[in-house]
Amino acid sequence: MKITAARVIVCSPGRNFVTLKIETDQGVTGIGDATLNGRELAVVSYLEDHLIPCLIGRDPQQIEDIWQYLYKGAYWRRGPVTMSAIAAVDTALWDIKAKMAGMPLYQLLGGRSRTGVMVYGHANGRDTAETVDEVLRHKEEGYLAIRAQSGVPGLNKVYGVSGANRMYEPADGNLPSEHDWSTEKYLRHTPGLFEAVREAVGPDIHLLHDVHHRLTPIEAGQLGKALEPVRMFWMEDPTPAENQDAFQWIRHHTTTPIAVGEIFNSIWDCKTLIEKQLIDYIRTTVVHAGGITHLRRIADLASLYQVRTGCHGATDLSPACMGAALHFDTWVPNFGVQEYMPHSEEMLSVFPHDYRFERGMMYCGESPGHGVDIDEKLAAKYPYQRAYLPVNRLQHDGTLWNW
Ligand code: GCO
Ligand code: MG
Repeated sequence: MKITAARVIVCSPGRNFVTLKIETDQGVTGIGDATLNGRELAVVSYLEDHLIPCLIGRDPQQIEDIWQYLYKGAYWRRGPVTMSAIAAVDTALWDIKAKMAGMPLYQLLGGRSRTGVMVYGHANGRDTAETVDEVLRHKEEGYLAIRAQSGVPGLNKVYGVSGANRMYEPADGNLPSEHDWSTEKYLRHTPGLFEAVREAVGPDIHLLHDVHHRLTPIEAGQLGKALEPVRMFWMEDPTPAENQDAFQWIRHHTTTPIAVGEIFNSIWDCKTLIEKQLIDYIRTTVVHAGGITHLRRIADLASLYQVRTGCHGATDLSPACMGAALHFDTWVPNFGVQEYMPHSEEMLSVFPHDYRFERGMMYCGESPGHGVDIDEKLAAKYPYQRAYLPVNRLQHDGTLWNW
């Protein structure tokens, strides 16, 4: 069996998505997501100029060898661009292998470990009252786990708070838009927000919150401690994770569980946090961490330390990533939760798929492969539009902060 062609499809049905499609001499094709929000075209070039020429003529069944060839063969290892491009190849190859076997992808991985995949939804409000309403609306819709983000009094634009149409889309500018930040104001507001949310929603719903890399370790320790009475499912990205030993300071001060890893791209990024048990959930997902082949390795390492998975699932990952992630989640023994922000109807129309949401759970389909395709004709109607993620500056003096 041979790979005969591979094509990168860039489209923007409301936001940019990069998709790799691999074709074979047996007529079977597969797709993989390669979207890296705000830096999409770097991955397109990596695929078109560097990876695709190496794929033509290769046996698509040799997924592991191709992964090693692309990873070790580059000499320059790791990084989000490299690993997203490898992920797209890997996902498309697993899609092809599963289609050849006539099986849904989760069967190839080792079969079903659970009836469905618990997902967390996003409740965002401009203030506490609106956030509480949104949390309750999600509860009505059947969500078992809900992430709450709120505007902070005195700050203009804060991560995670959506615009009027409730669609959350951080890549909102032809150039980076600017948010403002005050740790003091945020820390004053957030414990009270969660007290109100817990009071309204009752004891059974899992509550999550994304700090989005903005605190120092000791400030994160303070927040985690203040949130303990609320019994959070997790506090995400409390501090930037480049200096991983810093997480010890958070652990010394709080038992609030911690989730990290959506911006990681290899097992090496995860190693210290997992081995030292400095986190409880690992957030790497298919597209940014080298595909199914590499994500599986990360999950296996995590399982040795009772760290569970909590795959990133923002709308800037395409439905092709979601489809593959749901198969992974259906299999992976140390599953924790899956993030879910629904794509718009327009986005979904470009990616025919067989996964579904029902009462707080998601279910991958039973069709062979990962169950997601791309409608290339429709995709062609939505050309690429440059879009950047925002930057964040300290309110009092404009110092550039972590967004
Ligand atoms: C999350 C993430 C996202 C990122 C986004 C950046 O927890 O879902 O933090 O919202 O900000 O994926 O492109
Ligand atoms: Mg996050």
